Amino acid sequence: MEVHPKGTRARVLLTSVFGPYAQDDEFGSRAINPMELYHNQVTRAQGGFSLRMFHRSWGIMMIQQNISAPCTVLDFPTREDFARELEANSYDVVGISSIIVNVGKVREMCRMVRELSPHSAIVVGGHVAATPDIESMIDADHVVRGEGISWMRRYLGENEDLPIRHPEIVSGLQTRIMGMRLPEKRGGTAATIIPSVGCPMGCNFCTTSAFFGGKGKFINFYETGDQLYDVMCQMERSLGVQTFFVMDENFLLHRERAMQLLRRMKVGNKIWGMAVFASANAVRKYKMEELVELGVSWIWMGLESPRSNYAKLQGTDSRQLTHELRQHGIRVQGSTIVGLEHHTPDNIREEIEFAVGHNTDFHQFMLYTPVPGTPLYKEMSEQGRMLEGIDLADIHGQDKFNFRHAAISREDSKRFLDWAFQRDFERNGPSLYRMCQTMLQGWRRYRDYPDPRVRERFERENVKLRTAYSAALWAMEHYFRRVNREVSEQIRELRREIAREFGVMSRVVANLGGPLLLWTTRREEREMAAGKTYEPPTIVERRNWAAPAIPEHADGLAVASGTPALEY
Ligand code: B12
Ligand code: SF4
Repeated sequence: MEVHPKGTRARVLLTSVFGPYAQDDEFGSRAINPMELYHNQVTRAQGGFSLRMFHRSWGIMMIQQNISAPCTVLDFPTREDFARELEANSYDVVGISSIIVNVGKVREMCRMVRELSPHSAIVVGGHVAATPDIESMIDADHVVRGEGISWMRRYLGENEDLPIRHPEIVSGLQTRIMGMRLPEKRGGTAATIIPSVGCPMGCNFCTTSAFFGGKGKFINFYETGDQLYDVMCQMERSLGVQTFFVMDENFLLHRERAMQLLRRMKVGNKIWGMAVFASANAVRKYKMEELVELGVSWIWMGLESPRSNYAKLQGTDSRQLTHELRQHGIRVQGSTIVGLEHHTPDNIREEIEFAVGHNTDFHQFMLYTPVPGTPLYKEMSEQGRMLEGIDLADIHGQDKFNFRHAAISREDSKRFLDWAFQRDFERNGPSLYRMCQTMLQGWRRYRDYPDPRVRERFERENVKLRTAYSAALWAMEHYFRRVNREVSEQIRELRREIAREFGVMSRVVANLGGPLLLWTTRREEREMAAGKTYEPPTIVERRNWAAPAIPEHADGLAVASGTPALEY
């Protein structure tokens, strides 16, 4: 493979694609596809109760941390920020990270690099690399498929087998709910840990699995529980966190690693909480108490229809499993595909009702979408069922089908998808309320548990239940009185239970804070109806950066060397 002539002396810029994102434009931004996880794909029908937050571009943060060349990460730039960065520093390599929907932005960014920094080599990586014939769509020197750390190390002439250093990642930024921005204090937000990429289950539609090798394959950054434990201790020290968002497509599948981690946590008396992704068959490998002792407080789990035959669900009653997890204080985020092969206009409502009937804390719905690189895409292409002329910017699972479904039209696919979100909200209420239910159940079950680590974790979580969440429940109860009496009464009942458990404090906070939250929620809804959207901040991080090269930007913000993140 070609090695850059300057090796580790090459100056490297790693950037995500430019915003703004939550608007329709000619580069492929779509109002329906904001740079937000929850509001885009999970709580988007929940109005002012929708959870709003941003997540950094972890792939380029991982690469930056693992090369010794001077390197800048530019996250969520505008086109102007990107141009300014190119002009202010003489980059030898410009790496652009993207997914397929944003290919139009990659094309524009390559054009800008050629114009503003013609000597730079352009490297494009991330899932966009799976786009068919991408080399003819963008003007890049290298398109990198799959894992990027080892590629970049090879390209810069470094040893690709060195251990992986984990960057310090605060999992979410600028979190908002009910019209209030949550305070961002040190240690208050979970740290993201990325133990691996890919997933060996190889579901036919899954792009993450396909991109890192497909069925039976994945790439581990940290093989053992001991290694993970060390990384988590490091993040605990540097970020002051007690909770972790574990970004591994199927964390619980690797039982040996998880159990080794648990052993170390017990010895080290770690009272950590963990949000994980796991398939139902993997969850089933554990006793509930094992999950709780491991600190698992949130699981993202695929809940496809029982008629879909995915191996991950075989032998599992997913409704029973969800119910059980919630009873043990583990919040469940379900993920359901709408428009599977066997869905028809006659059975799809019943299938959505089944999914909604899981009564998860959060529920993501996505259209069955053949995405380039996946087995499903290959199959549909071979059958001549891919629709022609659909802009890649519209293939993201939240709009309309991009293939010819046997029974459901493209227009109806959107209607059914939207209905799924609405139905979940209508039947189960706001996710924040459901989370409170789960937390209360967990606390009741584990408040006298023999392991003090577990007792303390539930106690820690419950501070919110008897303060801010009590006020939020008051506001939700009053909000729903007018629009959904049944949900309002359920919320009232929960609020009363919490008041019975926690006494005067929760009542006082609810009565004082509740009306304020009701007002901020309604204000948020008015602003959303008037077209207000949220965009992530532009962030610059430099590493191995020579001091004289620190630029002063036009808006007067100096950018420091080292690792701290700064907003433009
Ligand atoms: C966090 C995340 C987000 C964040 C975005 C964060 C951001 N700053 O961009 C949020 C929640 C906002 C988001 C939104 C969406 N996402 Co998203 N997201 C993820 C998720 C869960 C984690 C990504 C991650 O950090 N992984 C860990 C890192 C280490 O892996 P990585 O990013 O792949 O990076 C590695 C390589 O790809 C490569 N690499 C990456 N960049 C570069 C750059 C260079 C130069 C090189 C050499 C290599 C390289 O090296 C890295 C290390 O090996 C993935 C699923 C997953 N498990 O990966 C989906 C995923 C990336 N998202 C996806 C999709 C479809 C979307 C949405 C369209 C979904 C939707 N309809 O709502 C929106 C798009 C929003 C938008 N306007 O762009 C798909 C992409 C599919 C595809 N083929 O393009 C994925 C794979 C999920 C899936 N299975 O469908 N997402
Ligand atoms: S279990 Fe989940 S992450 Fe793994 S292949 Fe299937 S859909 Fe993808």
